[in-house]
Formats: sequence, C-alpha cells, structure tokens
Amino acid sequence: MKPLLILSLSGPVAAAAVLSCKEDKQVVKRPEGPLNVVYIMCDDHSYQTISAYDRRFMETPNIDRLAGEGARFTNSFVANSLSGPSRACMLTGKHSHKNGFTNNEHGVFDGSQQTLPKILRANGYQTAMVGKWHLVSDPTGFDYWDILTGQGDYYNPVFIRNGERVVREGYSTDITTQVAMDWLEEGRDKDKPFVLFLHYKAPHRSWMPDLQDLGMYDHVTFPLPETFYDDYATREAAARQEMSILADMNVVYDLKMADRENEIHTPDQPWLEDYGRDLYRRDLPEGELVPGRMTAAQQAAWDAYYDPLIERFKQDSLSGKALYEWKYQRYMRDYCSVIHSVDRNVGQVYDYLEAHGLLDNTVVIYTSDQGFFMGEHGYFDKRFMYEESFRTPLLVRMPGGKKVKAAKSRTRVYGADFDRRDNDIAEFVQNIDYAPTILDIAGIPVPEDIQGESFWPLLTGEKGGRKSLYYHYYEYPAEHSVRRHYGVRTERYSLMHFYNDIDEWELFDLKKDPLQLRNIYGEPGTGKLTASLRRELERLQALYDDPVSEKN
Ligand code: SGN
Ligand code: CA
Repeated sequence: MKPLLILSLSGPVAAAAVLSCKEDKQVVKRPEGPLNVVYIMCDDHSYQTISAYDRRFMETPNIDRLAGEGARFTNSFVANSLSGPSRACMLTGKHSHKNGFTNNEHGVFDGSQQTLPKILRANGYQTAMVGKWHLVSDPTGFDYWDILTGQGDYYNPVFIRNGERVVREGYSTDITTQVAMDWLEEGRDKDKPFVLFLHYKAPHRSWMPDLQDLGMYDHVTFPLPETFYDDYATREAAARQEMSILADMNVVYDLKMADRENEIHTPDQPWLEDYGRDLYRRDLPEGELVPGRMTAAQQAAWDAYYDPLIERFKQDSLSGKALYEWKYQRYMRDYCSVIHSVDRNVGQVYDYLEAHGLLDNTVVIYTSDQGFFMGEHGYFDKRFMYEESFRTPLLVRMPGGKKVKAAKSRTRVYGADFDRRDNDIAEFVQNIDYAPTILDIAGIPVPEDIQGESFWPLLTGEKGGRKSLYYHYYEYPAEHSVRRHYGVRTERYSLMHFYNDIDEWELFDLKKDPLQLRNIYGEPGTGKLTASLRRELERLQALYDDPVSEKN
C-alpha cells in the first residue's frame, strides 16, 4: 500500500511536504519536516498484562498513555511466534521462509539481504539498534548498534557495542533505556531524522524483577484464566507440548526457589535446576562482577526477599492442585513485576522525548516480539497459533499526541475480549507490516518484494487492511515441543495444520468459542467452511510463495 507517495520526489522532506497538502478531511495532517520513529519492542510481553488491553492483572500507565495519544490495534498478530523469527520478519517485511530465519535453534540471520534499517539509512535516516537482537549474525544497516548477547541477562548483562564487548552493571531494562537515551543525546547526528529500535529483554523467561520491584504484587491473587484447567480434549497438538505450568515450569529456575540447602527439586529437569542455582545462588565475593550474575550486594537484596518465601515453600510442601495454583501465582507476580519496570522505563523514554522537544515529530511504536500465555490452557511460553501467542500488542503514539479517530473497521475482534474504544484499529496487521509502515512514515517508497503492507494509512484515517493472515511456525523438534504448524486466520475462524511427526488439523469458530477449547475440524456440517478456509490458506501460500502443503 503506497497511496501517500509521489514517486518523483523521494526522501523524508519531500514526503512531508506532499503529505501535509492532503485535503481529505479525515486524513490527519502531518507536521512539517521528516518524522522520527522510536520503535519499542519487548520480548514476550503479553497483551493481557497491558492495561490498555486488559485490566485483570496489572496497571501499565506509561504504556497505556502511548495508546491514549494515538491508537490501539486490536487485531495485531505475528507471522511466527518466536523471538528470532519475529525480529527477522520485522526487519525485512517478509515471512520467515523468505527472510530465511525460520527458528531460533538453527537460524543465523543473513545480514546481506535488504532490510529496513539499510533502506532508511540510504534515504538519509540515522538508525540505531539497542537491546535484544537475537539474530546471531552481527547487525547490519545501523549507524549504531549496542546489543545484548543471545537472550541477554537481567543482571549485569553483556552488550556488544558496534562489535566491542561491554559489561554493564545494573538491571537490563534500565541499562537498555539509558544506552538508547545516550545515543539520542550524544550519539546521533541531530541534523538527520532517526529511527531508534529499543528492544528490551524483559519480560523473557526467567522473569527476574528489578530489586526495587521485588514483592510488589505479593498482595495480589491473580484470577485464574478460564482455560487454566484445560484437558485438551479434541486437540492432540495442544496436549503434546512441554510448556505447561503444572508439568514443565521449574520451581527452582522459573520460580526461584533455589534454597541454600539444595533440598528443593523438580523431577526430570536437573539442567534447569542447575541453571537456576547458578543464576540465583552464585554468592560472589564482595566487589566481584561476573556478567549475567548478581553482585554480592544485589544478591543480598534478592535473598532478603526470596529467603522467607523459600522457607515458607518448604514448610507448606504443596502438591497437586495447590502446587499448580501456587506456581501460577508466583509466575504472575514475577512477570508483572518485570513489566512494572518496563512500564517505568517507557515513561522515562517519553519524558526524554518530551524534554527534548521530540514528541511532536516522532512516532512511538510499542509492541512485543510475540504474545505470551499467562496460564491460558495451562501454559506459559508462546509458539502456538492460538490467540494468546499469535496476537501481539501494538500501540502507536502519533506525533503531537493526537488521539487517532479510526475509520470504522471492516474487521471485528474475536478471540480476545477487549472493551471498545474510538481509537481502536481493528484491521488485521502483522509484524511483516512494520518495515513498510516505518518506510511509509519516513516517506520512502516501499520495495515491491516486501510482503507486508503499511498500516500508516490506517492511522491517518484512510481505509485499508486485509481479510486474512498467514502463520507458519517451524521450531520442532525443540524446547517446549510445539509441533510445526501453519494456518490461516480470518475474522471469525482460525484453521491450523500441525505437521512433521503429527498430522492434525484444528479449526476454531472464534465467535462461538473464543477460548479455543473445541476443535470443530471434521465435525459434521463443517465441510463447506473447511473447504473455503483451505482455499484461503492455499491462496495465502501462493501469495507469499510458501507452498508447504507440497512439502509435508
Ligand atoms: C529460551 C527459554 C524458552 C523459550 C526460548 C525462546 N528457555 O530457550 O522457554 O521458549 O528461549 O524464547 S530458558 O531455559 O533458556 O529460559 S524467545 O522469545 O527467545 O523466542
Ligand atoms: Ca520472545
């Protein structure tokens, strides 16, 4: 979608002039001059834990403010619910099979291909990448990059700054913000527009809160999701995973019950326990700094909070349902505490932009590399094409903070229970759309081979959108054992095919069954519907050139 461009002009300044001349009343005028973009992406941030979407669990006032001064996307999805693949989709505007990074286990991003930062840079933009990268090869196309190694660590993490290893003391989310603000303040060429990619490691497993936030949700008993006790009847692929809170969440590693006496164990997961003890029980001498591990002072504050909890856990010797629900509460308390720090940091970024007069000419995007299960179906983690992990939050603050008056959407929201707001954009968007959108914001023509579509017109009051979405997940056999699958999501239905060492179709009517408990594939009376959805799936596979049905 490139309706806003005049091809004889190019570059940000030219586009700004064209756009501000638009006469259509619905179309929002953009400010004079080029726009900047601050693209904030968390790792595993569920829409359920953003109060702009869902108020059941926690408040996120700073993240919510972005939506309040722009728009909230209520049908925002990923193409492949996993970190590396999502990041590659975002950078290239292409599905995984086209950008080549299909899974974390074996993926190495080919940085010689066309990417968003390269195009931006070639058109006069300054580009910076700060925080989690996770694409194995060194970043290309950035004026400045300062990335966490691998998954990154919560405490005292290692960064690679333009190729040079740097260990920074402190908490990952705070440091990432600081590095980004330093670049805004001192690193960039202030005569050029910029796109800053600010990628937090938080709230990725193992959900380690900042010391100042330890215990802040201890007074809260989180409501159990309706599908917490899912028995997976009718859904074999849903049953055959290893991401259940009950069976797979490790008490020592995930929930930090690393006791000094080494008496607490979870059967069958010795490596996770060892890792957990190494993370939370390093007991370093005063003054020693080991990357990724807490210093003695940090450990003392950590222990002051965790030691009594560990004692209590030992005394209670929970089992069965009580243990399962205790795990859920601990998981949620840690996760929400980690998000509280993210929210505070988003506030700091906002304050910086405000204090430096950048709020009027900067678009702020907030998203996650995918959704996350907060106990729905008894799960943590993501990967599935089920709503909680397929959806991802997407909030966009507009320059000047003008709340978007969204054109009436052709698409309804099924599969998530959001209140209605007049700045909601319910058209289907996907993370392959981020690259063309940011190019569109910058006034740069979108190359033909990009598969995503700009959603900038949706924000400026024009119509657009697509009728269905394509999904393809590849990482199996691997951690969490979610089978490979691909599928199609239409407004009302979600059809997925799990393949490789399984051959199972799942079909959900999200209007009647938003929680996805009943697989109606093969039920009497669904033949016509299934045939039409399979045709749509094949259309998308042809459109995106991913003829998987021929391969498996
Ligand atoms: C790690 C986690 C997994 C998680 C993957 C992928 N295990 O391997 O639970 O699914 O990352 O996450 S851990 O024992 O190392 O914590 S992703 O967001 O990076 O794709
Ligand atoms: Ca992730």
